[in-house]
Amino acid sequence: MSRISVLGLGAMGTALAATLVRKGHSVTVWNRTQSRAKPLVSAGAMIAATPAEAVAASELTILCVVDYAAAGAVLAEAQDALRGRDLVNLTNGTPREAKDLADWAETKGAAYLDGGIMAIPPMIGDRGALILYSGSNALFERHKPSLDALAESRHLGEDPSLAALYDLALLSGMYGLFSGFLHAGALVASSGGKVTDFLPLLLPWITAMSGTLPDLANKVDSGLHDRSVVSNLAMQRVALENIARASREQGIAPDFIEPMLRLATRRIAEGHGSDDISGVIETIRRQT
Ligand code: FVH
Repeated sequence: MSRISVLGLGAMGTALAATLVRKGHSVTVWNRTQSRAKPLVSAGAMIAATPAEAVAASELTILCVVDYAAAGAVLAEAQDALRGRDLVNLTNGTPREAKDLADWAETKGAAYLDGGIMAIPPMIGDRGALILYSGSNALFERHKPSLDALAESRHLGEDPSLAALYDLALLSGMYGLFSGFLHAGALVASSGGKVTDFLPLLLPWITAMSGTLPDLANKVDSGLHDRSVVSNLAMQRVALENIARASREQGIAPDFIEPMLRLATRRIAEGHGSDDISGVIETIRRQT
């Protein structure tokens, strides 16, 4: 069993620390608002007075705060204790933020691993939770048994920015799903329908449409958006336009669907109306 420090005891940091305590590790915790540590101390964790004290207490420190500004503030207080230590940062941020923090940690003599948590707090320590890592593979291998106590652990490579990139890509998929669900629900509710009654229609539909993703992924990777097209983009643009118009008619905001409508319109204007919808990625990739 290892000595592990956890900095940041919000909903996620608390779940991480509680799981490590439950699985028999020797855990030291620190949080800006100290009172949040009380339940963990009752469960067997030790409390540190400062971030530096917490880092000094363990070979491995796990940091999980709200954002990189907070992460930077916490680590600035611990910088003198970092030399020779292993730092795992599970704070959500951008690939660039992860790379910058990895560079900073190196200047302080710490090994650095970045991570993206693909789970909500109650899932930590249970099957179904996944944490993506990137950065020092040596650190990852040293602490894999401890990291595996939190979730399935997957190391994506030595580039510290990869975990943040893949984390945000997976979240993009999730927010697309949630946005679609909320817009569909608003349409149904606009005529008095209940979203709970609508779910038995929506769930199989989404499942069926998910089945088209391998074909679309092949088209994206090959760049061949005009092969074996079943539902061409020009036809799909009409449906998108209809959703936007119907939303206005029903008195609900078209804000979810309009960005996709704009992208499809631009792609068609560039001469790709007979391609598959996968081709819209070429417009997204160009940013403007
Ligand atoms: N909760 C979730 O569902 C998601 C699941 C996927 C991963 N995320 C990421 O995990 C990070 C932490 O999220 P969280 O859920 O623990 O967030 P909160 O409960 O809001 O706790 C925030 C902690 O951050 C501390 N903090 C904020 N600002 C500062 C600061 N300037 N200096 C030091 N610490 C700071 C805060 O401390 P306090 O307010 O209690 O004093 C909490 O410990 C996050 O990146 C998610 O995206 C969670």
